[in-house]
Amino acid sequence: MFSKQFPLLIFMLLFSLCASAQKGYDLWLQYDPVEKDLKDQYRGQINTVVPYGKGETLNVAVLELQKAYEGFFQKKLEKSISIGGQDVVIGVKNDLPPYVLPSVNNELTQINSEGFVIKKIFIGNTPVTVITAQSPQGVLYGVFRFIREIQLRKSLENINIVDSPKIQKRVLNHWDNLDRTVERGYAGFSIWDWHHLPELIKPEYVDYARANASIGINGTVLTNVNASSVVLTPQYIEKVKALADVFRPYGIQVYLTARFSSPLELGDLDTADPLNPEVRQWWKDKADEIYAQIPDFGGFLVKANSEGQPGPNNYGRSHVDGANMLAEAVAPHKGIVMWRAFVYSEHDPDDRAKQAYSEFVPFDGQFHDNVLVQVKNGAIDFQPREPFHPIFGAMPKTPLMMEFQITQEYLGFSSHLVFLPKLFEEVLDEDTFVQGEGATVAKVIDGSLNNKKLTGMAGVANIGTAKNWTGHPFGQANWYGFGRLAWDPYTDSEEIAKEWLKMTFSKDRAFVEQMTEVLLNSREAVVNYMTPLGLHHIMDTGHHYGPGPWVGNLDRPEWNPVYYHRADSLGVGFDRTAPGSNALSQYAEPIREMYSSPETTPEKYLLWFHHLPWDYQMKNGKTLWYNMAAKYQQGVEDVEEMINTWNEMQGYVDDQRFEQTQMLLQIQLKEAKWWRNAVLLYFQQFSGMELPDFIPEPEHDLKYYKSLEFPYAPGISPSWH
Ligand code: BDP
Repeated sequence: MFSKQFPLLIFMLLFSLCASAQKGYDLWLQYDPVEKDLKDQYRGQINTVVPYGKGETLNVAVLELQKAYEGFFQKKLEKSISIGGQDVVIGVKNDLPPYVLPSVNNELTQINSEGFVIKKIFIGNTPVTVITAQSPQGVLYGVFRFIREIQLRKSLENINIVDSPKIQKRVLNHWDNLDRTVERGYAGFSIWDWHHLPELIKPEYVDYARANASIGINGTVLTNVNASSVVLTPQYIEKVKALADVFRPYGIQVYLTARFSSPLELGDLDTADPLNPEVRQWWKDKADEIYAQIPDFGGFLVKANSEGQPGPNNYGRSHVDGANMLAEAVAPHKGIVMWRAFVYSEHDPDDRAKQAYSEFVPFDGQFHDNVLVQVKNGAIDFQPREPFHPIFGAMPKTPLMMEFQITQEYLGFSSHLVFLPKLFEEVLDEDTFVQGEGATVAKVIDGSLNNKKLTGMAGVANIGTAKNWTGHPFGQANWYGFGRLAWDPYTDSEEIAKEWLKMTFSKDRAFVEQMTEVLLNSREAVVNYMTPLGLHHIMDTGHHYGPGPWVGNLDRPEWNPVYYHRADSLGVGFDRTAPGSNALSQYAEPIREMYSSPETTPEKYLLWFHHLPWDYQMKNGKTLWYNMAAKYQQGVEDVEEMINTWNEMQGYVDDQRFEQTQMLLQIQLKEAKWWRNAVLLYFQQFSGMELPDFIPEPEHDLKYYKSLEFPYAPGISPSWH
């Protein structure tokens, strides 16, 4: 099926070589020439590439190795059909010649179906490097890893790497609409050019697939969770098929969001009731229709009965009824359903932070085997910092998929430098204590805690038509880091930062060391200048740009920032302990016990769980008000420090990205001050206390900050109009 298109793919790959003049387009896949003194050393170990086996994936693996080699050494890497010496032998286990296999057999038993082995072996006296796996996809991952080793200037001499992904479904979620706007997208429009599909296959599609494959991402949900049923029409399925054909050689499966009311909107049915036989048949037929075109279609992602989206509750049915109906439709094709647990209702008077847990936990064990319940990292909504979602650990019989947000909806859009792997790592490392100590969120997600077969991690993409894909040059690090953590949720964020910096900017030690520190501190900086000490959801309405703690007039109470900070003359914060909403009861001991008292609650979560007097004395002996001001000030100073460090980096990076980052950091500083001033002036009305001396005189008064409006702030999609 794909073979007809394959020459086109080769062309696209070559074309993409030329398209990369724009700095940043190549992401972390910059195959720049290796330094002279190392060139011979590396080149001596890569004589030719010897592929064993056939297939599109093996072909792209060879192409990628050749592309990298040519970049590194300005010489063509020849393909050979037999082993000479110092060759790179690539192929799946079953295709390797009998005299190679014994040397890697032991390692092959240690990997899973997507893992790989890279090993220097000797055939007689002849050294060769073998890159092998159980599947072609594994081979491709091995090739990318081999390339990365060179990018990071590691020795190939005795290379012996055995690695497998720890999570199965490593998926980007594009909140892309069919009109090419991107909900919460800050890097331009959608890269899917629906209008010109299926005929026009853009080189970006191939480069997108390459980038994802290089970090192990194996799935992409093409459409917004606030879904349109139009993507399920034959006209669009054909377009989706064209993309799936491009991504397939790179091991990337395509998924779609399924609008629950589609049978009503597209069919002749007058209901979308999941227990109605005609509705069930409609979805089965729809699945068959999609799979006839895209045999490896991944399945559906569903946002149901959430923020106005239709769902099974509209018919008095449950999330289980809805999810299982779709699961049955895709099951014969080995598809899955990712059913989101991001639900809360304006009619439920209970704390929003409790609602998803209350609704989903009773369903534990009732979802079909091919359903993953997709849970955001925290119980509210991708805030700069949230405690881990209490559902993690509380549904031991249900496969739970992590949903992170890579696009920085609440963390400064694409104007702020914020290294998210630090946030992701913090959540993954949290101990849920559900089955005693050490039951981390990572262990829930990778299935090891409860022996789950189906596992997944999703990241809401920050990708758009911006020439560098992500708008902010450092936004790329968050795409990269997401992929690395989806592959292995135990990876150290510092290692990710270093790798990315070296591959993206410079391998110079001074640069890497200083900028690693910047990256690792950047997440705490944004927490400090936006929502320190457990504050949350105090951004402005709709576009979510900038501070809006004063907003209290929205119809839905739980959309108002005042609902979350609850500031009054007595204090500030949301009491989620037993006398309050008791959201704390959804966590296991000893968290419940520890967090029930402000004294033993980590200060980073203080106001998430407690409503405290303004003069509450904190660990450092100072008042809450003083500490809050200090955090906001710290955040601003953190950005100033980032700017100082970046200014010293000029010699290490190209002018284009240096200047762009420099200008963006100025925006970040301006906005950090804006947050500090606006929030402190607002809270001062309640605290009635003086601003500490270290806070500079705010440039404007509160009235001014409240008056600011941004009718054209990016990222709002038509689903919100
Ligand atoms: C919120 C976003 C909204 C999304 C929603 C979701 O503001 O645009 O539709 O999450 O995840 O954070 O469904």
